[in-house]
Amino acid sequence: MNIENEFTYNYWQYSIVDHVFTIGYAAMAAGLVYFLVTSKQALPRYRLASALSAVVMVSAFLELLVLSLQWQRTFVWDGAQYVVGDQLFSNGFRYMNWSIDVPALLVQLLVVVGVTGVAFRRGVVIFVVSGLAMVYTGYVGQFYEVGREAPFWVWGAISTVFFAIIIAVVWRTTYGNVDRLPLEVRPMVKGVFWLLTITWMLYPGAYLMPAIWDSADGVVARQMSYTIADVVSKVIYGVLLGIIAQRISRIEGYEPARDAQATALRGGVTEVDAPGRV
Ligand code: RET
Repeated sequence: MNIENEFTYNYWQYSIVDHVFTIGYAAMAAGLVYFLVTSKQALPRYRLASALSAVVMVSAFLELLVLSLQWQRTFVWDGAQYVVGDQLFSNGFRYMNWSIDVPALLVQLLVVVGVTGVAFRRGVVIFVVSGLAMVYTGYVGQFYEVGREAPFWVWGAISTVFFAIIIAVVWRTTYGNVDRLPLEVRPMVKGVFWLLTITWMLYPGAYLMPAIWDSADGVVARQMSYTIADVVSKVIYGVLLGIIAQRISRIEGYEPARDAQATALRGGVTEVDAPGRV
């Protein structure tokens, strides 16, 4: 049982959550188009990253659409406020979505920073195992969020241990490989570490929300922070990784990457390639 079902919502509270779900799945649909269209602009060795971004977009789109429909079906207007009807709302769908997205997002990072061979396979195993352990222990804990009994805290704490392992490995993957990458992309790779770390911390924050702010406003804040976290950790993160892959591809002389960046580069690639053309 989730705290969403414990409260009644005024028009504002209900509508904000309703709208926030909409921007969530709309952003995933938009991201899907972007990742499919740009996937060929980087060297073939980076295309797994675009494919994984597309996988993340489809699964998150469906999950947020389901949550949105669920929100609309659970709460009914009684003439003065929105109250629970004959169905309950559950955040559990999010955790099911994370079990696809967390491993997919982490493996993308290995691909883009150029981890290969045994190190790649080892990285995949660590990310998949600790990612799933983090998600499923948290999934069990969230069932106890209304009463905040011992399992809420114990499973949450166990999940946090796996989270710490993931962040440590992400640190090693980014900061440990950054010196092998072209100078131009180094600040972005470091930025990806911080973007991931900060936005992923919003999820345990949302888990703890019942203990921090146990009210209808707390629910609104929780669903807003989930959506911000989803858009940044899936869409913006994927776009950044795509740009890094494209820049490395350009630096290595890959034509489609050079053409794709012609508009953004100072002076334009055209000027260099075809002097005299205005
Ligand atoms: C839980 C349980 C409480 C403790 C911790 C958690 C961490 C969750 C995280 C989820 C990340 C999800 C992502 C989804 C994107 O698609 C499970 C809430 C630490 C970090 C990135």
